[in-house]
Amino acid sequence: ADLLEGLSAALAEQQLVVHYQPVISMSTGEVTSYEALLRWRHPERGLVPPVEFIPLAEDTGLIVPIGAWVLREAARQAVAWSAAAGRPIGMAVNLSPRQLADDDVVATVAAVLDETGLPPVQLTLEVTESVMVQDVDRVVDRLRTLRTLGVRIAIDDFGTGYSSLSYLRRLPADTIKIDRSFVIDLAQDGASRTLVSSIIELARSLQLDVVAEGVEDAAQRSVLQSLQCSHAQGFLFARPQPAEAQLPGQLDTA
Ligand code: G
Ligand code: G
Ligand code: MN
Ligand code: NA
Repeated sequence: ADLLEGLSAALAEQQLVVHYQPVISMSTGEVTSYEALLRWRHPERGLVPPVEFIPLAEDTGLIVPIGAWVLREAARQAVAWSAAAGRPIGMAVNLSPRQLADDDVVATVAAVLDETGLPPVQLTLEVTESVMVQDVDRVVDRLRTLRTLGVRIAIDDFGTGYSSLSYLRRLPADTIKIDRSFVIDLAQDGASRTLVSSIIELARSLQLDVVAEGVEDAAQRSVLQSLQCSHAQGFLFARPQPAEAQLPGQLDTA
């Protein structure tokens, strides 16, 4: 209850911050985009992890105004970084089931694109398979409508849902993000390697982009490279950090 009270004031009190983690092209080593990850600097508790407050924000509906704020911040940042880098830098923003169900979500995304001037193709909305626990037809319809704005859709945490393959057939998507639980023992475990290889193949045959998440060491990176995974994200390249800590497009991944 205490945390909840704090959360409803957090946005106005400017305690929320967006951190950014780069996504790397495996072929060039360049930063192609960033994922926006919300953080809460609680005045007494310090940094509260998203796993503690996002479910709360989700249950109370506070995620809707908070999410709109994240979207605006992240879009603005992508515009600034693209200008600084002299090339388009993408931005991925997580959308929770509650945000996707909100009837204003399409208008919110459209308004943010309009206000910030971010080219829609540079914005990716990440949804997990858990959005499918809602009315599937409505979710599919909503994602299609969002896509008509020109934004992209990524399926986050891919492979952890109960029925990833059947959802994949129905969800309008542009990108698959391979959950980090499959990446962890990639270099040691043949079964993980086979799974990741299959997901990459699947993405290729469906003409989807693929991002491996949670890449923490060079051995994982080299396996992913040998499997021709196009993009990767993880502590090996960079941790999520505030915007000021980033050097756009200049991450040394060699
Ligand atoms: O950054 P971290 O690994 O602690 O994030 C934990 C979870 O919180 C992830 O599942 C991530 O998708 C979610 N998350 C982080 N930022 C946002 C956000 O801005 N909106 C929503 N809906 N979820 C977020
Ligand atoms: O669920 P989602 O993919 O949106 O969550 C991303 C989360 O993964 C963030 O909280 C981020 O801090 C975390 N993360 C990103 N890279 C790594 C990594 O290399 N290792 C681990 N353990 N977590 C990571
Ligand atoms: Mn994500
Ligand atoms: Na994920």
